[in-house]
Amino acid sequence: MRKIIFATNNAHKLSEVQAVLGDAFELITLRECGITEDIPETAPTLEGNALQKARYVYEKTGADCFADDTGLEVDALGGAPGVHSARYATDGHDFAANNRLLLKNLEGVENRSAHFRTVIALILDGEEYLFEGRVEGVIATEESGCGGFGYDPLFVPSGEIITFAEMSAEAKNAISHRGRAVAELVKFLKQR
Ligand code: ITT
Repeated sequence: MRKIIFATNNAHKLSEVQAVLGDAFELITLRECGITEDIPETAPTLEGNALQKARYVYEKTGADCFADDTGLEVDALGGAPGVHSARYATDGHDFAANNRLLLKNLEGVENRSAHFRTVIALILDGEEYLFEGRVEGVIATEESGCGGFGYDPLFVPSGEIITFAEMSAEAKNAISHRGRAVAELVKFLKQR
């Protein structure tokens, strides 16, 4: 089984991606390769951050690796929180505070359309590749569900009447931004 490092500290993401990858690839975690520090994410775009994380791991390990960066882009907020999705309300990854702030900023707003966008940067045999996945939807007026993470309790994907947090992991992965980006990654890896 081919090994590949997934540069994330987010356990939810790790299990989502492993489910989509199946058993064709073994995901190695940052902890398993001795990287315990926070990897800088200081670029102004999702593409830049994904590349920054992947390059950091490649420089430390010389091994095949990939990283993703995801943003929730809300039309009525000019694409915010976007690249700042993790630190929208506070300096940390406070999902509850982020959701509260999003609801506050959309109070009384009729156009609640939004999308999640994921960019994956892969470094394979020293070459860099980018993959993207996105899912359209709307921001609900209150939180529902306790699955998933982040903005999932507020995001209702197009064609559905429930939030990502109310879906099973399989149902979310089948249509999600990350699921789609990982599917592109897997298609590419399987061709190699
Ligand atoms: P790593 O950088 O360690 O991979 P992270 O939690 O910072 O993990 P991202 O930068 O990719 O993850 O995502 C930024 C934020 O966007 C994340 O903290 C969540 O608030 C939100 N987010 C990402 N993917 C999501 C998803 O599938 N569902 C809901 N919210 C998500």
